[in-house]
Amino acid sequence: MVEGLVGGQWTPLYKSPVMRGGDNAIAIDIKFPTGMEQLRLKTTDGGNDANSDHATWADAKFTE
Ligand SMILES: [Ca+2]
Repeated sequence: MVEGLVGGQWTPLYKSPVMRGGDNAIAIDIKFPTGMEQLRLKTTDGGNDANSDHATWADAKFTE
């Protein structure tokens, strides 16, 4: 999940589907809201505990 801090509140900006080993990477493109102060890249357990879970935020970058 990608969240942005806007006006003192963490707001979800994007939530991916649950992904499993062997899934292809997905590209995401997010337009940040005006006034966003911070960005948080958050990985959850997908609803079935965090045993052996891992995530890679590959090639993350900011563009104009
Ligand atoms: Ca999990």
